[in-house]
Amino acid sequence: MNLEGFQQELVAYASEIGIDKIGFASAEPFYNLRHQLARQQQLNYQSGFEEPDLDKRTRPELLLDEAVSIISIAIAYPSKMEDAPQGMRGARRGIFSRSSWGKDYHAALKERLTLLEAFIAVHFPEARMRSMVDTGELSDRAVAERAGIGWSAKNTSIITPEFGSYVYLGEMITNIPFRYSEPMEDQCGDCRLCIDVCPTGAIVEGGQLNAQRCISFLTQTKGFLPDEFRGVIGNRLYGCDTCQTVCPKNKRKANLIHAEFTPDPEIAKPLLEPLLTISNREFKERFGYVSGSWRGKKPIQRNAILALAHFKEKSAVPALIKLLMEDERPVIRGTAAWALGKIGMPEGFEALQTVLETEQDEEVKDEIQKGLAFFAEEMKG
Ligand code: B12
Ligand code: SF4
Ligand code: SF4
Repeated sequence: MNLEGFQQELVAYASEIGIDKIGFASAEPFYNLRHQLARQQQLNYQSGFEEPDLDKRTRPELLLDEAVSIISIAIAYPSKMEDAPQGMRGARRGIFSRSSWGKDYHAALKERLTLLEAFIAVHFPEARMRSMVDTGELSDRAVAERAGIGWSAKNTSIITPEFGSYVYLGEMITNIPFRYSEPMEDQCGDCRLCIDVCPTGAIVEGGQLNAQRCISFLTQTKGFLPDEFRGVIGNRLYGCDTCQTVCPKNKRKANLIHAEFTPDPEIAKPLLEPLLTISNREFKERFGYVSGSWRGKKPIQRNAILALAHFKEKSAVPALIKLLMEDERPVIRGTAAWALGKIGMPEGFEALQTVLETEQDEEVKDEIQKGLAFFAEEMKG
């Protein structure tokens, strides 16, 4: 069979195995991206989760000898949760971003790429292939953009006309000279909704992100959350969807396509208070299969404490006092101290005064002072 015919078969097979969109790009260096990445580094706009070596990021031939083309794949994930439980006073809930509903997408996409590799190998025993999803060196978005999967939008996401921006991306570098797909025209036009609604002003100009200010990044850090952002994270436990939920291109894109990404509402929107005392084992058992657990339980617990402070949830005060007094981790004790101040109950005030005498960690002491300062302000007001 000629290559043209095989490429058509490959596209049909991809659809059979649950790949929602596939495109083909050249493996030429990504010169524009290199420039953009260097600029991001200079400005300190990167998250630190990216591959630091810009050559590896932008020159596919360094990742696979004889690289000629890159196959880009996209799999849609749901934006609607059926029977979503509502949080209420005494039983507040946090939320994971849509990209972390259901099965971890790394595994789901890798499984599909492995099947594609096997399919290609049958027809081209001499084929060379290297697949990656998220944690690889390449920019999954730059590849998808070049392969015509969607356009690179002002919120920095790749938006597809069919599924909006709610798609996971992955790719395979190959030495096969596939026919390249046409890149897609930008369809953001004059719209700038995402820039205007971003709670932290993280989208600096259309298409460029200051990741250090992005809530998605901030929810994934392990230290104290800088004060400036504590009021804006709301009840987000992992990730942020605001610049996608406001996007007109995501209207009516429920994407209820793959059962594996259907969220368990008790995991995607869990009760906050039980998270404060969850054991490592239980955390792994309950949350281990979602991508949002990759940084372990500490950031999620820190965010749960901030979410309880956001709701000024009085019933959480005893649990927060216990953390303040007994937790081994300074970030958790300190964040609990801040939250107790924010919630403002007399028991919280007493606890803060008590631990101030004994706390040894300087950062936690600062947080206790911040907590006490909320009470002082209250009394003045
Ligand atoms: C680091 C990282 C993050 C960081 C930084 C994100 C960022 N925008 O740079 C943080 C933790 C903040 C993050 C958050 C999210 N991420 Co993320 N992340 C990555 C990762 C690992 C690398 C991204 C990267 O290199 N960023 C550096 C920038 C410069 O590169 P880039 O975004 O790839 O570049 C494109 C655009 O930004 C644009 N661009 C870059 N600079 C400039 C400058 C100008 C002037 C212009 C016009 C354009 C432009 O052009 C590039 C090509 O499209 C990729 C996986 C991967 N290996 O690529 C996933 C990835 C980008 N993330 C993804 C997702 C789903 C998310 C979240 C939606 C998760 C969530 N709900 O919280 C948010 C979205 C936040 C946002 N507005 O981007 C998906 C995106 C899918 C899609 N449809 O686009 C990816 C591809 C993972 C995957 N394999 O599916 N992420
Ligand atoms: S993910 Fe949230 S914080 Fe980050 S750019 Fe989008 S709206 Fe802003
Ligand atoms: S909200 Fe508007 S500007 Fe932002 S990504 Fe969507 S269409 Fe583009």
